[in-house]
Amino acid sequence: MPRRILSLALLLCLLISLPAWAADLRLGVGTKPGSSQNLVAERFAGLLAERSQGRLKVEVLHSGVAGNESQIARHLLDGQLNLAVITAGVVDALAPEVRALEFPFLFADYGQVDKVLQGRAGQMLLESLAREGFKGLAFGENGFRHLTNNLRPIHGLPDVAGLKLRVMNSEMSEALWKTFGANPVPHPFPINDLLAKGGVDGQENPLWVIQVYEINKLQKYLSLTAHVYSAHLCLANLAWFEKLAPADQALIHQCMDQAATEQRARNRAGEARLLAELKAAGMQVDEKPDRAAFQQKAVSLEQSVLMQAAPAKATLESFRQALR
Ligand code: EAX
Repeated sequence: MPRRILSLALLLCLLISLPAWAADLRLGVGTKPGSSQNLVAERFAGLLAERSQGRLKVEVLHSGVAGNESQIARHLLDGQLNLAVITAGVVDALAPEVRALEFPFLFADYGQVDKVLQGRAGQMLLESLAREGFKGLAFGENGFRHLTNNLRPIHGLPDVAGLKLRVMNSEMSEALWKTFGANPVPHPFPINDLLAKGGVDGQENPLWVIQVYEINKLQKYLSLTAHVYSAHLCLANLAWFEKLAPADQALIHQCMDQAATEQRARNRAGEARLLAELKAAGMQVDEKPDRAAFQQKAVSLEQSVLMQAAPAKATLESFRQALR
């Protein structure tokens, strides 16, 4: 009898503790395998499993399984997801400080990006996301965004007038393209159907997106506007993260940091090849559009309502200081 009670007690213990060790951590990305977000997520999952000796397992929910990137941000806040790697832009309505990160023509090159985001100012932005319930872990990289369309080659600002352009569900992105005189249409990613049906004339994204999603088959003209640096936010649900043992918190941080650092390097190393491939595949490219005109026009955005929000203003100022 005592032995039966003992084994029953043991079984009970096992059942109670089961969810704690059997449940995988849920990480959401909106994009499909081969995408920058997925590279970070998969590498992170691999590193974490390895360094925790299989104790911390991550299930990567991708390709829309956890929703689009805006929905993923919300699922992270409501606790359905533990972790996420998503494009910063879609978070700007929830976290106004992210608008500074997306400010047009803020970074001239990747050197400047790293100087700010890998330094104190970037760290401060990640920490500030706690206000909204996010634990900011690291910056992955979408890259500099460029313009594609089907109507005409875009050499300068006048060519953009009236262009029906798909933009992210990002307040800054919508405001920017309005400022440029285009007709922005916010739409979640992926956008292949929208483009194929002719719902818009164009879209804007980094080169890897154009290639991985074969947007070059749907769009004829590419203009290297590099109008904005697009970061990926590697995030956790703050309440969940704070309940973890400090050693596990550090491990998660370290693995995400490494995964994001490797991905950023890979993105940069691949861009010249990507451009050559897109050209070879038939895209008509303007490598030197009149960026100065776009940049000048974008200056007025700093006075916009979006940038007047105190967190956005303060973050932009801290970025500018880091660049000085
Ligand atoms: O990262 O929605 C977008 O245009 C994003 O850049 C896309 O998720 C790829």
